Amino acid sequence: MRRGALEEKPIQAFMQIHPARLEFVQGDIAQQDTDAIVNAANSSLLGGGGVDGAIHSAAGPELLAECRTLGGCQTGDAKITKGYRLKAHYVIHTVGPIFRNSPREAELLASCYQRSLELAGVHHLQSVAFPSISTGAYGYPVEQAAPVALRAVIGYLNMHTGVELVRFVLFDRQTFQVYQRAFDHLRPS
Ligand code: AR6
Repeated sequence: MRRGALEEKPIQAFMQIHPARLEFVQGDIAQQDTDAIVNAANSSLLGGGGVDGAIHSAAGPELLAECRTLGGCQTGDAKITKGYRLKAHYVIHTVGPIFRNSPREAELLASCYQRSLELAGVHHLQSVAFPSISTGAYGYPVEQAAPVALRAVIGYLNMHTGVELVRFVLFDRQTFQVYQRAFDHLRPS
């Protein structure tokens, strides 16, 4: 794997799900060399901070120009663009729920992962990197979001072929550890 501008920890955990592989790494989503990276966007798709800011800044202004043509995106849905100056050839933009502790939020968060993987499948992409959607500005507690994210991805990979690698790219040590604990909890012994 190529190295990004930020120092990236080696892959510290993985799980084989039939032909597919699920990886966890602490690093910067914008530097990933997977076929697609997933953006934790807002419904305007016109940029923001966090993951969104890092991806737009690394991709260059052409990304925003293409996003302007998409007509936004609903919470729980996803849209795809080219990756422009990124290592990844595509960006899948998804809109996570803003956390208000309502029952529908887990369903919407799971839908972000499912719809992103469905788009990857339709475009015959083999590898996809995800950030921890909704757990920054949108306030979803990472301890609650991680098992929802993992179940959605594992559920998809169990039912579909095509996507062969899903990588969770967690920005900080604490988020990484929460995902690792959730992963250990779900992993069959
Ligand atoms: N690489 C990987 N993870 C990152 C990076 C990065 N470069 N930067 C932040 N994180 P957030 P959200 C982590 O706020 O909660 C934007 O303004 C971060 O620490 O990016 O879905 C959009 O335009 C956290 O764990 O996404 C929306 O308005 C996680 O990624 C809104 O924020 C998600 O944080 C979306 O909020």
